[in-house]
Amino acid sequence: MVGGNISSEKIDLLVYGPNKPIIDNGFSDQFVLHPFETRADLDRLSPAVAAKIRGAAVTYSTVRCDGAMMALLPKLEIVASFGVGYDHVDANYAREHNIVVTNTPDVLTEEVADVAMGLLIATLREFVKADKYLRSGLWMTQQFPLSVGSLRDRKVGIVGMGRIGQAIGRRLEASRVPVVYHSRNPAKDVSYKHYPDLIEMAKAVDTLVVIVPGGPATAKMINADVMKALGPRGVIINVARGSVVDEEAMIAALKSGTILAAGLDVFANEPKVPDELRAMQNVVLLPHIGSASVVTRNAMDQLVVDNLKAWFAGKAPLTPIAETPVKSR
Ligand code: NAP
Ligand code: 8YV
Repeated sequence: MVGGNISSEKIDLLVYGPNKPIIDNGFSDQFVLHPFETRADLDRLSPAVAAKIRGAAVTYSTVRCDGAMMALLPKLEIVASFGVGYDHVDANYAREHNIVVTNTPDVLTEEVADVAMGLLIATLREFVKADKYLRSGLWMTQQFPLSVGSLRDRKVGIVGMGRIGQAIGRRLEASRVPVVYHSRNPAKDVSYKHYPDLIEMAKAVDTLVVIVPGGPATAKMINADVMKALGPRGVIINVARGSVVDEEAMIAALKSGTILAAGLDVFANEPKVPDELRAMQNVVLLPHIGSASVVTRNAMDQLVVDNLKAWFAGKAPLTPIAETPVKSR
């Protein structure tokens, strides 16, 4: 794949998704930005403008960058997507149409690992219930009950041992918790035991921390069989994508005691969360905040800008996805 021509002409960029000051203000006068927040807005894009657009910033995963969207832009060369996960971008369509896609890896790794670790401890030690207990005044009359769960007697299986999986592993190791992992291939330079078979790993541990990409290859991989193998002490922490866990099966497993508890940052149909989950006491639920601090989100926005700037300066983009690799330019 080769990149944008260096030119003194104006470069038209689509900015698709919610407004972001770092993206809106991040380009020189050489660029002309065309902001469209939603798909309904995009339907009002005039053919004359569409014909000029060479790059797109996709500013949040709530807008889908599918084939139909990219087909609106005949001169599209690059899509710079916000977020490390890009299951909302049709990477195959992009590759087939010579469009390079970039994402925002690394700058969010430690932040998301912090959230995974926090969510695991909050789930096991029931922080949310304890907070509600104190606020209700009950502590004045009785002690908060001992938590059934603890990090002290656990063995964790990390599902996905990439950048974030390894950062979670480091935190668990520092907390003296034994770690093993599942991924399709053994991870380079990782010494934890690798399980090519997810069910075998679930049988060997009592806690799963899920941090694989979304999309068809991982859809509902954490299914009823995995939950059964995990067993009645089982805890699932999902910071990956809601699609990775069979949500209905998990609700049934939490209800029946097939597993003990879950901590979830992501859901199958965000921002809708099933009422049954919201009513449960043995779950901690977060509104997809893995990377959601000002400092980390700013770094992600900046990387979107820097990828587009590099491309239109005739350089290789900083972080192309595996499906649309760019040889040095
Ligand atoms: P990464 O470095 O690409 O790591 C992905 C890991 O998943 C690799 O170990 C990979 O190993 C494994 N994997 C991929 N497909 C698999 C499959 N079908 N079965 C089993 N394992 C598979 O990605 P990352 O930077 O760690 O990010 C991981 C994901 O976390 C993102 O794609 C995103 O969906 C999610 N995320 C969520 C939040 C949040 O706010 N909650 C924030 C950031 C990221 P193999 O290829 O060897 O299988
Ligand atoms: C994003 C995420 O904030 O990077 C990812 O994959 O899940 C989050 O960091 C989210 O996708 C919104 O675009």
